[in-house]
Amino acid sequence: MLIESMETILTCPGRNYLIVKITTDDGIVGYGDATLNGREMSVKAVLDHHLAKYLTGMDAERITDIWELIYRGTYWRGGPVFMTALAGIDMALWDIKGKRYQAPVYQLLGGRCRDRLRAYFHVHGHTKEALAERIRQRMDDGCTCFRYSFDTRDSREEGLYFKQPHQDISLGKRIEVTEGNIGRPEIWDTEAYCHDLIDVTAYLRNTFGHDIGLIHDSHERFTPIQAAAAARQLEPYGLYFLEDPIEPVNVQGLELIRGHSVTPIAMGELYNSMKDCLIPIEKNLIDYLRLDISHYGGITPSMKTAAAADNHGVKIAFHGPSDISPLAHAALAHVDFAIPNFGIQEWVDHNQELDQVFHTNIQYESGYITIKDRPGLGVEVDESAAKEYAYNPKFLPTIRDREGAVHNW
Ligand code: GCO
Ligand code: MG
Repeated sequence: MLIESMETILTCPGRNYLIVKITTDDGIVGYGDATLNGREMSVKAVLDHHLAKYLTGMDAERITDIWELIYRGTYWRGGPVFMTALAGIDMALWDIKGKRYQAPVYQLLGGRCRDRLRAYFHVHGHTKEALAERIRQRMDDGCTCFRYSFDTRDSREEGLYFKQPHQDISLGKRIEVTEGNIGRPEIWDTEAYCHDLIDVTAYLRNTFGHDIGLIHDSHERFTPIQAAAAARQLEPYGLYFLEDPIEPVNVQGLELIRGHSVTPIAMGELYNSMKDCLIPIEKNLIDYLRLDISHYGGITPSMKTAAAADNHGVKIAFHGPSDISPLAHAALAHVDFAIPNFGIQEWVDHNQELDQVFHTNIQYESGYITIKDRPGLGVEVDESAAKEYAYNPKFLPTIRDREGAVHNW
């Protein structure tokens, strides 16, 4: 079964998604996700101009061999753009294999380890009361774990400090500060944020008791000692995990946090290679590994890394935001079902446009994700619907501190 062609499809049913489509000489078509939020065209260029030629004529059954060839055989390895391109190819090849053998991908990965996956959703509130209300609404549909974020009033100053467009700092002539435009910055104040984080978390725990799991994502905004202090102060409220407290690939920073607190720590959505996460896993510096299957090279390396994590009691909690497509959500769900050390799955609601383009077999119901058996990844792509939604370039936001200096977003 030889690869006849590899194409890319860029579509925007609500958000931008880049799809990899591989066709074999016996007419099997496989799809994969190669979306990198805000960098879609860079990944598309790698796929269209560099990798498509490699793939043509190769045996589509040799997934690991193709993965190795592209990863180490083409010399320039790694990084989010390249690993996202590779992930798209890897997922499409698993999709083809499943269709070839008429089996869902999780069967080819060893079969089910569980019947369903516990899911968590994002909840956001302008105030802690509004946040609690959002949680209550979602609890009504059965959700038991929440990633909470907030805009709260800084008690020491007037006005909202968090996620407020920065208006008082000159940014130079090249950047226009308009909604959705490149570099639109928001004010950031770590001290105020930390103060509110403890306050909001205490409020949520007191309001809901221990009936729900609470997750907070710090988006690498702390220094190690700030993260250690926050993790220690959060201990009484029993977080499910504190996500991305510091920048990735800072082992000493993680050691510092660990030395001061037993709040569970999750990292991983910015990792692109096993080399980024092996030391934190082996030293037990993280409790949950949040790989992004689309930015980590796909199903093949995720399975290997999950096995390494299992060896050290680290659970998998794949990154599952709305900026990766339902193809990626399906791919990570197949892995989640097939590994023994699944932890929890980040999940997002689908809008109607998304459902028109991607007919998925993965459902959310009452706090859990289930999968309907279909060959391959099980997501049908409606290519004519995809064409209806033209690419709409967007940039990620940025943040600056009160003096105007760039801060980790
Ligand atoms: C998460 C992530 C997202 C990222 C986004 C960037 O845990 O879901 O941090 O919210 O910000 O995926 O593109
Ligand atoms: Mg995150």
